[in-house]
Amino acid sequence: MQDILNEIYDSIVDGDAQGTAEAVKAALAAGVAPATILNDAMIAAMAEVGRLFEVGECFVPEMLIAARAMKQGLAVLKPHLVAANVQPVAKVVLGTVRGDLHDIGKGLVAMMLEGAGFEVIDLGVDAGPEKFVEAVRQHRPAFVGMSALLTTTMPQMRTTIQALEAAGLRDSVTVMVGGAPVTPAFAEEIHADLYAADASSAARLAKAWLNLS
Ligand code: B1M
Repeated sequence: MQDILNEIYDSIVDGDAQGTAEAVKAALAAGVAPATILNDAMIAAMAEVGRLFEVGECFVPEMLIAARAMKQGLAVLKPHLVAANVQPVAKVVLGTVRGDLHDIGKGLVAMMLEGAGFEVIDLGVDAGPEKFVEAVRQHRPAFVGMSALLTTTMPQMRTTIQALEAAGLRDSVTVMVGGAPVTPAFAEEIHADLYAADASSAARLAKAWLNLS
């Protein structure tokens, strides 16, 4: 069993989407539990990709390619996870704030969070405060994640937090913010709970917040 799990792990780290899908199919056919495939091979591989990114041994393109392999594997695994009733770690409502159309970084954050076992409800780009509020009401997530790439759209993060407060939902969620112009000082100023500099630390911090390793 360890051989096939290693194969999945290596395929994801190497960004081999086809190889990942085939190895996941082989593991399922061999009777390996879906949760074991997810936790011991797939999430572990994405954690390794995140570590390599943080120490500067892999870069955004490699991370995107690994995330694509992860997605391919997840597509094969998902029906089996549902059948086995494997629950996500937690839900995250994620979006690029109003007026901002940049979604590459947000997409990476979504992929790393999914890679870490979170269910991501992606609101896309140009997501206004009312869209975040509605999504929080509907999905009851543990986290709200906001991305902004423009200095002119950063204030929308504050507006969205205020909208969550006005809706009485602020205390039900942990708010994480990020994006190239966003700083820890800005996050503190707008009363966000977490600031992450990159996609990998976003996933790591979210897990740490829930006391998961
Ligand atoms: Co735009 N753009 N852009 N752009 N664009 C920037 C951001 C800019 C810095 C370029 C520049 O002038 N040097 C500049 C912003 C200046 C500023 O405000 N300080 C800029 C501008 C001005 C504009 C327009 C206004 C240009 C114009 O039309 N005059 C316009 C605005 C449109 C709008 O949004 N309303 C515009 C448009 C575009 C395109 C549509 C052409 C395109 C976006 C395509 C797309 O996303 N689908 C685009 C692009 C590609 C860029 C650059 C070149 C690259 C952004 C990117 O994808 N980076 C960018 C210049 C640059 O950054 N060097 C630029 C790669 C990505 C992986 O990194 O998004 O930082 P990033 O995400 C990181 C972290 O920030 C973090 O994790 C990610 C991965 O590690 N992170 C989070 C992100 N979100 C997070 C959330 C978290 C945690 C971490 O928690 C929830």
